[in-house]
Formats: sequence, C-alpha cells, structure tokens
Amino acid sequence: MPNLARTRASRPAERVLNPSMLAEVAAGLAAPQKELSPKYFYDQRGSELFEAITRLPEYYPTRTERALLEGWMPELMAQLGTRTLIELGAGNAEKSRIILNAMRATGLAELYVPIDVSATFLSQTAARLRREYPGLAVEPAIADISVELNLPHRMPRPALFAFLGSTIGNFYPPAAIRLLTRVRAAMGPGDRFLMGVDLRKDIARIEAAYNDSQGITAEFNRNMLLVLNQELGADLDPRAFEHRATYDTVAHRIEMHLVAVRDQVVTIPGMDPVMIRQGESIRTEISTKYDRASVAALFDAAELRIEAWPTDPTTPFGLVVGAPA
Ligand code: AVJ
Repeated sequence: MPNLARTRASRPAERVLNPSMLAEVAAGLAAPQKELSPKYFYDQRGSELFEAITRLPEYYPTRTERALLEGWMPELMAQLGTRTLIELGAGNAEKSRIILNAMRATGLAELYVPIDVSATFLSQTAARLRREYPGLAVEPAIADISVELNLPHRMPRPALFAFLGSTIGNFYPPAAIRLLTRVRAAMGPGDRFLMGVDLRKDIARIEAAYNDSQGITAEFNRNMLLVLNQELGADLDPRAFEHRATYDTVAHRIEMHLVAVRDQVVTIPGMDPVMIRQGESIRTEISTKYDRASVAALFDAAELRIEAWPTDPTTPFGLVVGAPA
C-alpha cells in the first residue's frame, strides 16, 4: 500500500479513516452492486456542501430537528440532570449548542465529548466551545463510530448520548444494531440516549430533499470521487458520473447512487483496475426512514427502550429518547 503510506505521512494523524480505507474501497468496488461508505463524503468541501444542503428549502430534516431540540431540550435536561453530553458524529456544533445551553441552564453542565473522525475539525470545535462555555470541560474523542466510540475513562453521570441528524439512517440494520449496542454498553443505569430519526412520509417530499433544484446534493454526491482521488490517488472523473437518488418503498430508504455515463476503467494504486459499464452505479448512501415500530425493533435488539418520542406533526421527524431496557 505505497500510496496509503504517502498520504498518511503528508497528513499526520488528520483522519483515522486512511488505514482501513483502501481495503474497504476495494471490497466495495468489487461487489456486484458497487458501494462506497457515506463516511467518505465528508472532507472539507464535502462538509461545506452538506452545510449548504441543510439550508436548502427541500431539505427539511435539519431545520425540523433543530426546532424539536429547541422545544424539548430545556425540559428534558432539567428532568434528567445531565452532567455529560457525548455526541456521536459531532457535525457542526450548532445542535450541540441547543443541548449545551439547556444543560447550562440547569447549572449541571460539566463535560462535553464530541466524537468525530476528523481530528482537525474536532480541535477547532473544542477550542471554540471552551471559549463559549467557561467551566465546561471539552474532551474530544477521535473515532470512526461505525467501529468504536473511544470514550474518556471518567465521565460525570448521568450522561446523555446524542446521535442526531438521522445519521442512523445511513447504516444497514445489522450495523445500526451494532452501533446502538455499543452505545448501550457504554451507558450507566441513569444515562439516556437521544436519537434523531427521519420518519416515513410522502415519497415525493423525501425524493425532493435528495434531488434539490440547485444540484447541491448532486455535487455533494460526486465529491466522494474527489475524496477517493485525494486520499487514495484514484483517477475517478466526476464528469463521468450522474447523481441519482430514489426511494425504495420496500426497504423504506432513499438510495443515492453515482451512475456511470460511459464505460470506464478506474485505477486506484494498490488494487486491481475497476471496470465500470455505462449505466452501472456505485451506491454511496442509504438514508433509511423510520416509524415507531422500526425504531422499537432497533432498540429492542440493542436492549434499549423508548422512553419518550417527541415528533413534529407537520414534518414527520422524530427525536427518540432511549433508556437501558
Ligand atoms: C446527515 C447522513 C443524515 O441522510 O439525509 C443529505 C446526508 N445525504 N443529503 C441524510 C445527506 C444527502 C444526511 N445525513
């Protein structure tokens, strides 16, 4: 893996994805339905494009979840007396602030543990939050949450584990259960789990959210090819792929694909050349939509129980509060 070594040397400890990335990409591109993990969307530009997506008129999840958090967190934090917030996939700290503000109002906020794969991103966020919340300890954890949580040894309890943005929807059911099981294993009896889930609704509305009229989602999707070029020295041509996002009514999920517009051979150092035929696609993301029963099934499998379920009646989106079963 000569190229991997070069990438790691030039960007020391910046990301924890690299060591496993080549093997994962090789396996994904060798599968009958070619597949790449959505975690490869989020380099600097990918994160900026996602931010732009969250502001699109068609993309309802972010603003709906924010409104739910604003409405529910003050009461929930007062009720739980949460002293530690652990956030899986910290994103931009905007939603974290809603929770941290509610914790601060109770006078109990002690520790914030943002978990993310990007060390650079984490140290920036941590520095900013320490300034904004004097008295709050911020201990970022660098981890790929699909593999581990890498939590600090000492955390004041009760703690709240937050997994927002409906990111759970990106995981196939077995991986989703493994992730929730990992969270459950880290929870003490008084701890709680807060998860944002996008709910099933009118298909046209869901499809519009992933096929925006400005083409930002298409650009976000194609950006993954540039991430592979950057990280692995691949020679993917973003102009050779089209964005496609369609709802699967059986699996209840949006699937995003990159569809080849012509036959092509892709070269990635360290692996066999990959032939891609015109019309063939690479699946880059699933975004599963839930209802109460499907969340309950996930929770059951992870030995969690639904304690509360505030939803938005106009735009179905759920904030699920889970407790150890
Ligand atoms: C942040 C992963 C939940 O699935 O809706 C947005 C990512 N992909 N538009 C989602 C995304 C395309 C988003 N998640």
